[in-house]
Amino acid sequence: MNLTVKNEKLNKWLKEVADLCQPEDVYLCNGSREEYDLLIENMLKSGSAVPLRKRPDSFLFRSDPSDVARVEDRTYISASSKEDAGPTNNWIDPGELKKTMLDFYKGCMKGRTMYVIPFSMGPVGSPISKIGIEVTDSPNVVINMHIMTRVSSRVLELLSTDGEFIPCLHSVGAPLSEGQKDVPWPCAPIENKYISHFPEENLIWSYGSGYGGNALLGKKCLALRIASAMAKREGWMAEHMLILRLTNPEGKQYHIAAAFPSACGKTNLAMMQPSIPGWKCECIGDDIAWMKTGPDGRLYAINPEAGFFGVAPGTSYDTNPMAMDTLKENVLFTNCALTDDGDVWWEGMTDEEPSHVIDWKGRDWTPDSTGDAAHPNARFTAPASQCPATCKDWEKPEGVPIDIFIFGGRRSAVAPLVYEAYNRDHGVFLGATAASETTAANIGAVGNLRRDPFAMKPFCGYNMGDYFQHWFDMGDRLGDKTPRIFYVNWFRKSGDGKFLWPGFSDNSRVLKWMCERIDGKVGAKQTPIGLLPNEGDIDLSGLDISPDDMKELLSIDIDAWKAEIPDIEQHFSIFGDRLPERLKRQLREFVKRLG
Ligand code: O2Y
Ligand code: MN
Repeated sequence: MNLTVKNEKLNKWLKEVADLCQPEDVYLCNGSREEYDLLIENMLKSGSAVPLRKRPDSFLFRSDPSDVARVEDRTYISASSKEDAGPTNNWIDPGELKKTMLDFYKGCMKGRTMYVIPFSMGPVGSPISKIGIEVTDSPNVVINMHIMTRVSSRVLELLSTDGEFIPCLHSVGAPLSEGQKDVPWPCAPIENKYISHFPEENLIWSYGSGYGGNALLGKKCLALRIASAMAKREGWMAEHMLILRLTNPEGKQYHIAAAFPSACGKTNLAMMQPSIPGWKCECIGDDIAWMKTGPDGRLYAINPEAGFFGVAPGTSYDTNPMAMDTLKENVLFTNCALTDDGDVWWEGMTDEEPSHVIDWKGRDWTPDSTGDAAHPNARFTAPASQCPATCKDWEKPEGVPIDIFIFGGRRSAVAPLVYEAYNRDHGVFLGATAASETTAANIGAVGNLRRDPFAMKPFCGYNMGDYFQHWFDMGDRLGDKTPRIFYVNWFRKSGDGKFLWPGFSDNSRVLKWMCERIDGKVGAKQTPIGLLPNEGDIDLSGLDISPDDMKELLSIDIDAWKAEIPDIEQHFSIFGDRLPERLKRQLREFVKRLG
């Protein structure tokens, strides 16, 4: 390998990886536009990128039909003891896993270029940011990382000779033999895919998939799984949360961090434009928040990412106009349909379906075809800087002070539109018991209730019982500066199956109530589940909603809540002696309040 960098540990690691994977070439990325354009040009030549006539500098990619989403079954937290990975993670002993994966990595980059990507999660040089180096044999991963992270030579300068970085090794697992023609989306069969995390070494090894969270290792692997383990050790928080700034008509700012499971509308809320006059909402991040205590004792959050890797189906000018405006140029689309005039299309984008498109598998599709034109997990990768809702302060190195945490999920019944936790410990209980009904975007049956504590179940890099304790510890440290904690459910339905709440921009009405709670402008009703809005306290001006629907949205069915208790007990029981005593007490108190 003829590549030398100043950082000694990095030099050694790159040499080891090149010796192991045996690439044809090694290329050190600098993050420049020229580099991005050149990689795209090569992918256009090879046929793996399709240019879009209707969107400048935008391209469509079609994945292998077997490689379309994050693979939770093949994702491992390889701590030295199974107990430290905890009951919600797949575990293999690190020695055994490394042995298996080393066999796969041997010669896996033959005939390919090994790209070395120096990237920063968070603004380069921010005290909250972390540096990663991803080594990959996928040019598609490089261009996506260009958008989703800060790829730059400055990162190497910051690393200097002895700086710390998180090594992220990735291969699509499809070596090319002499003269073998490549395919548009190389990958390995499912049983050979491994998305592995070694939290005690801050190390990521991914093999066999080129898709999204499996391959763009800065995102779920580094910014959530490895970062959550680092955060526990170092006393900060890495959360699956959007970050937004809400400004009231008087100009007062409130910063909100909200955790919802995948497919519950995080990107839509992050880019929401309020329907209530005078209120303004700006996006700081749509998926991940890193939070540290600032000099004033408050909790400050940054978005460690630089782009959006959003799910395309369902995104439209009705549901998320800001996202649609973000997608006008400089966008990478994956597994969307291609229209006859050279644009992308997906289910839910327009009221009327196009009469003909090429579907995500490259086949002719008409409205009479069976199956979707775009894959349900089709994605757009777009720079956050080109979103009209992006806040001017989104890259502030010190972050923004968080006032409010929101947890939530998709529940057609039981959970009301909004309620507030009684106190910090109760807030942790609300996060730890958060549940959501599964949708077509999840694997398995639709409509099942799934506990997804803090929306972190797939992303916590250590024992989730210890993670719950970390929330208590952070709360103890923050004391009265802990953000106020709320729970929301935008998805409650009436008996005849219709959504009771309009959602989207009208969610601003619920956020307004939260801000007024903080300012002591409105009271709340004590109920067994928490503090609920008093009648008339949620601003419904200009909204066509019946008093009966509003009553139902805020109603509490005590028997239905009592019926949840065995499920919560079962959910807690899997953590054994790692379940914090304070959560057990919260459950006892909840049961008592229900009577
Ligand atoms: O399937 C994938 O690889 C993407 S999953 C994803 C992407 C962006 C934001 N969040 C998620 C998620 O699953 O939470
Ligand atoms: Mn997510």
